[in-house]
Amino acid sequence: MDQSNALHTLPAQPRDFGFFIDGRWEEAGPRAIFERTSPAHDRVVTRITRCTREDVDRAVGVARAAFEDGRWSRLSGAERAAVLLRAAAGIRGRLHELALLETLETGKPIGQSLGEVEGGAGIYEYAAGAARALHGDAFNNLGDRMFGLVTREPIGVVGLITPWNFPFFILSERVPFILAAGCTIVAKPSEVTSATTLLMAEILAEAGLPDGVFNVVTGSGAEIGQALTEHPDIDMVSFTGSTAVGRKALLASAGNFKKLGLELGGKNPQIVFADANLEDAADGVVFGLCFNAGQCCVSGSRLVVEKSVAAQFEALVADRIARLRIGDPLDPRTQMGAIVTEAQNRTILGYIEAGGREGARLVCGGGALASETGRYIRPTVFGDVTRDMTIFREEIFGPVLTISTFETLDEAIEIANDTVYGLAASIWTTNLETSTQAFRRVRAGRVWVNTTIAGGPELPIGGFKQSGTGRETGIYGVEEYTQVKTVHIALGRREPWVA
Ligand code: TXE
Repeated sequence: MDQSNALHTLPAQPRDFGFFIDGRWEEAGPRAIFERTSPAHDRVVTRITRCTREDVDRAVGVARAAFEDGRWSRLSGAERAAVLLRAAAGIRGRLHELALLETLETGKPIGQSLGEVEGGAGIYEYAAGAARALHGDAFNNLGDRMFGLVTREPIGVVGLITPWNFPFFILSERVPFILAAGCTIVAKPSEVTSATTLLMAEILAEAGLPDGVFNVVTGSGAEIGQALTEHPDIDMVSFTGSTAVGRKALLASAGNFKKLGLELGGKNPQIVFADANLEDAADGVVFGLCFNAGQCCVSGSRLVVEKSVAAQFEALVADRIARLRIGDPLDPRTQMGAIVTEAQNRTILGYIEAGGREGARLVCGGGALASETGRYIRPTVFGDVTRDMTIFREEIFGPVLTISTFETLDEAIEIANDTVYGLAASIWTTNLETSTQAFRRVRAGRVWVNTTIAGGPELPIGGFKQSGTGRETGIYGVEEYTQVKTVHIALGRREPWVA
């Protein structure tokens, strides 16, 4: 048995968290407390403070002061990089503590949490390099009398609102880039998964991040999230979550025309051509469906498969689903864990019912998986899905796959693009011409060829259409949190305007 298993057990007592402002923990004091119950064990595992609007104002004020006095924004890239590298080491040093909290609050398998926390550390290491690589442009082609410069400056105070599906990983896809750019942050995690964001504040402080540069306020989206998107002293909000709330954030940001980065929902196609390696493709499709129990913005929830192999492929997918290990996320062998909240569980079950009601053919799954504690859903596949069905059109955010068939590449692309979303797409084929045609024509910000949900921080992520605006990670992910300044430098004596 892996020795670390001993570190991954259900704690006897819930862990209490205050919130984090100006480099220090703040106690909940008289504020209300939100008790988070483990989705897999029905046991309270963390107790999180419900901050007030006054706490938000204080956090924003502190972040503003920290930005303006240059304690971080005016450091060199090398100095920022040193802090980010120490933060990466700090994450690795607390790997098991972070992973356990992540699993207890989200219900995701412990093996997956460990991978996400380690992956997060790697993103800080990448972003440390990006802090030093960030640069502007020079224009030496303006003639003898003019020289031009384009510089990049940190945008200012960033409000960071994150969801519950990948609390630590999504945070890690943003925080080191925002810091690399020289900005300060007020973060608000999802109320049901706040613990690892709070621990990250401590890790950053211990890594030498100056006080006030990274602050965390906790509480509900309607109150604390809304206060951040409306706040007149925040220069940019990075929001990851549902398209509906993204729209609210857009409206709220109009008050001071703050810049908004949005990463929203998806209804991502898995396009499988008959010439694909069907075994590999079936494995990839099942992974894309069941990873994080389908609660994944880039989940491959629509299978678009060539008609000549559709029956064979459907059987391959169902066979693999039957062999999945679903259950207690603290068991290191588990591949698919619990559903995050009762509300999300009801939503997914409601979509499964709608699939049956609207006439789709149930291939496998079809409802809840019985368990002594917690809530689990059997991965569910529907065949004979038409494009007007709710399950084809709406983001389900659970392990539910629709199957559509096509006969030509044109038809495959038309089905794939028949959605208001454009976050991700996967293409499975061994033909270079087919894959190139398909990835050029599919309308999505992120395309995988012969794989799915893969990649590292070098490549940017973000959506087309109603899946969002802006890009995170890669050098684009640092530039996103900067603004461009143009400098015109005149050389020589001025040509008089006034005679
Ligand atoms: O998301 P919300 P929820 C989708 C998915 C899921 C649905 C609902 O379909 O079923 O959204 O999940 C904060 N102003 N996705 O309700 O509400 C909230 O506190 C500012 C897709 O959890 O969008 C949390 O921190 N902020 C998605 C964050 O927004 C507000 C990931 C996201 O919560 C706010 C998660 C407001 N008025 C859910 N209201 C993806 N594609 O990655 C809430 N929040």
